Amino acid sequence: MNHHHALALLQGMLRIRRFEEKATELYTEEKIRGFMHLYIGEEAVAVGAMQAIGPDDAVVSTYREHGHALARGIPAGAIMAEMYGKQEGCSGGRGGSMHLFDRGRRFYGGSAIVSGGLPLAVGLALADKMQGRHRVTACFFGEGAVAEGEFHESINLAALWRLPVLFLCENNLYAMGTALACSESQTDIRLKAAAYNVPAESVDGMDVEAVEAASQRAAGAVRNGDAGPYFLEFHTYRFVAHSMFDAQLYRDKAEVAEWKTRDPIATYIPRLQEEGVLDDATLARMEAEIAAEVAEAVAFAEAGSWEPPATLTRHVYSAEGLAP
Ligand SMILES: Cc1ncc(C[n+]2csc(CCOP(=O)(O)OP(=O)(O)O)c2C)c(N)n1
Repeated sequence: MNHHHALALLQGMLRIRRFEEKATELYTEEKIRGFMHLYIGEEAVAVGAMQAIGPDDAVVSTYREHGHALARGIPAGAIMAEMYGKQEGCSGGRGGSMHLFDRGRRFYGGSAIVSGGLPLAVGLALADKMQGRHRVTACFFGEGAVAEGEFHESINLAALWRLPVLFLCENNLYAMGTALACSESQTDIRLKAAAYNVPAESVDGMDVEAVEAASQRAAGAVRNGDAGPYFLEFHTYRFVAHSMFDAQLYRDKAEVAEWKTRDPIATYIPRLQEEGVLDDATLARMEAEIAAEVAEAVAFAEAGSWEPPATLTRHVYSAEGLAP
């Protein structure tokens, strides 16, 4: 692993962590309203996987997408402004935390519907295939999504038509308050993909380098012509509640503490220090840069404007809206 690249991976994860820690404060202050789902604990997946995704590729995400959006390169200010509901947000302030969108960066949401992004990803990949473009569509989803019909229909079609979809399952063990073993008779999720003849691997989702290596391999296979989709299951864990409204009565504090010993950031820092890649001054500089970026994002959101009522029907019923 090249030193410069290893530091970039750490920086990518720290950005997501610090951004969301700030978002938590802002939510408590009611600057951010509505639903908000944090990614804290899962940062290695977004950062590692995104290394394999180029600017022409597409990304489809879920409502837990701040990390994917940041790793994809959507400016932190545009994300924060969206979470505030301001017009300067990446979805014009209409979407909020759960519906980040950026057509230019081929980031197709941010979707509230569990498994709702999978058919979309298959459609994007079908368009690429029909137009002869060697692109990958990376589709992130939780393990809860594999219980949905949409998962089965999507992966079946992608396999049957050999479409370039990279299915990226973030298995954090819980779908809201439901543990995987309480809802699935088969808890080895890889086997569900394998049942559709899709190559499938399980990966340590707390190790950013392992995530990147598997993603590069899988994306390479998908991108190469007619190979069809690939499925990666990342074993990961969210350290925080499902959303801002969750007393977390369904899991033991000891289990959370145990997973925290595998924190993708807290374990990567000493690893890089031992390898001589990271010193205290570099880490301090990195933290300062990120703090400045987050502060700037908040200032951008604060200075943003509310959409005027006159344009509220725009994009709802017609391009012009219903106003005369
Ligand atoms: C079709 C549908 N059913 C139910 C819900 C309610 N719901 C919201 S999040 C969630 C759990 C999803 O868990 P998972 O896919 O594992 O993702 P995670 O939240 O763990 O990232 C459920 C059931 C929904 N949004 N959409």
